[in-house]
Amino acid sequence: MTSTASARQVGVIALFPEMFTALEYGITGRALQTGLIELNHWNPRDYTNDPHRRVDDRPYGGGPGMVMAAQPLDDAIQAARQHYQAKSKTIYLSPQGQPLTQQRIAHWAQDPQPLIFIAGRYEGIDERLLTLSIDEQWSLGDYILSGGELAIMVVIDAITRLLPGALGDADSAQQESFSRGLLDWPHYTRPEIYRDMQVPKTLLSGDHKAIARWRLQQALGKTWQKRPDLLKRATLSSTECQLLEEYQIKMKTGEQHD
Ligand code: 9WO
Repeated sequence: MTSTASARQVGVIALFPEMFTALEYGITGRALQTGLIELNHWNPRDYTNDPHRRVDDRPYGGGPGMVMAAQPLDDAIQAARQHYQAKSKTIYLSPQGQPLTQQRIAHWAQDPQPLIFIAGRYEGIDERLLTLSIDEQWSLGDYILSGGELAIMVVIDAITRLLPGALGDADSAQQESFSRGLLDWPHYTRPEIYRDMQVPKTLLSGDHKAIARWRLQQALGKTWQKRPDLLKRATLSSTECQLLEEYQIKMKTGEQHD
């Protein structure tokens, strides 16, 4: 890859940067190696002013747990911002953030500005740091993790695979379905019969138009069955409405496949 000049710059501020080796595999691993993305780390532990290198402290008001102190985190953020010079976005991953969607991931995959992600630990970060130094809060969903690192890796993974050149061409086309707000269609590979179960005969027909139609119909049908909320937000063409109706009729009459 010759695109080192346009590498997507990602900064990470985390107490456990070693966790990010998980990105060194598969698609993200290749993107790192070819310079499609460039990861840089800043550890708040390296920015503490006290001799014990403490990054946490007891919560005002009492109660269990510790809070990430503002100063080491703030200094790490400022160091990252200075490194990128160009305007960057500083993002905190937390359940209090705006829910992430494929659409928003696609938006950030297209925006070239460096992203700086903050990983919280303990009970969270000092609220004043949120006000002063965080541009956005993003959430993966309504559940609590033990730290923000895994959430950041999820976001980096989702963005990276949308960068031009991250995937083979075959994979790229597949992405369309989900960004449209539909679930994936079912996949099959050899053998043709596995434990008495047949591969849908359309997929064996060699008729590419019929196959594309079957896949779209399955994507519509599965979305209708499993995630009707997604379908409500999608805009369907009249052909797609027809395909879905056909699927619904087939379901009623008990025909499972094709
Ligand atoms: C703990 C908690 C306990 C009771 C009620 C609400 C609560 N929220 C939290 C909490 O947010 N803890 C965080 C743990 C502190 C900072 C890092 N942690 C984190 C990030 N957990 N989960 C995320 C996360 C990030 C993005 N998307 C989903 C979850």
